[in-house]
Amino acid sequence: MDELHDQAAGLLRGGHSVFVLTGAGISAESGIPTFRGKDGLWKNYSAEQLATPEAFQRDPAMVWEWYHWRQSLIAKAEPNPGHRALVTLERYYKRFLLLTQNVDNLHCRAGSRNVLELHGSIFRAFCLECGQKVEHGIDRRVIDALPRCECGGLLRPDVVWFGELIPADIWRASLTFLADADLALICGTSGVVWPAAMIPNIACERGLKTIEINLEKTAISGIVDVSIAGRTGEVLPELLRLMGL
Ligand code: BV8
Ligand code: ZN
Repeated sequence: MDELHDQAAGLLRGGHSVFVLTGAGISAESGIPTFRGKDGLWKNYSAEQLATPEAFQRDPAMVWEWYHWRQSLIAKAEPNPGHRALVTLERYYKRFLLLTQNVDNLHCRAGSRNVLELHGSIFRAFCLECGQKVEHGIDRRVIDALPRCECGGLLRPDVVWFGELIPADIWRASLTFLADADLALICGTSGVVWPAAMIPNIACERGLKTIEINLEKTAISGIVDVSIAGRTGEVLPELLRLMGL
């Protein structure tokens, strides 16, 4: 394992323009359950069943109950050493972009600056009537179990559900950054969800140096330059130590 750490630290030291992609795994050590890991899921539903416009149409109260439950978990959580290591890493490079699939805002709370939230934020909502976007914390206004907009319209979480398009501007900015990057660091993602799952393949095709840190092997473990099996909260700080940061 040390040899892989040394290799990864060597690649990171040599990087100038670094693209980081994170998934639910980087928040696991903050106590936030992942979607597909063995520490399992959200009660007995699967994200693919709940995080869809159809589920919300069918039973908005159940979907809100799930999001409010997740919000309460996240509100009690703190960024972990993995999040904080990425803050240090961001300050080390001239060009750095952190694209996260997570909706928990933990990267921003840790102090990361150049963060793009590909799947939105659980702490924002928007109105189905007037389209207004609102901050939607756990101190939310809830009438008959459903959060309502000033206009009376029903609010929905401002996240990208399965079957919904991801924000075109964020996707475009990510690909533009990737085109000039020289290293991609993939942390805590099973690489199942598209189009985020395309990022590592694009990076490899473009000849970027690529590093994966994940608890389990994934579909990209065989194509990246260095694949480290481990917890991001432990491996990332170790890599910083080897980099002398
Ligand atoms: C779209 C927001 C165009 C909501 C989320 C068939 C094939 C390919 C694609 C599709 C297909 N059928 C449908 C699709 C498209 C679909 C998709 O990808 N489906 C998957 C399930 C096959 N994608 C979409 O619909 C996307 N839109 O494609 O638009 C379109 C339009 C119409 C019709 C078709 C296409 C929109 C996807 C966005 C969905 N929204 N979240 C919310 O959060 O409530 S996705 C959800 O999954 C989260 O954002 C999460 O982050 C994300 C990805 O999962 P991961 O982050 O990777 O998390 P996971 O639990 O899977 O893995 C965690 C990993 O960490 C594990 O490997 C574990 O081992 C590791 N780990 C655990 N602990 C640690 C650790 N690693 C390190 N350290 C640790 N401590
Ligand atoms: Zn409204």
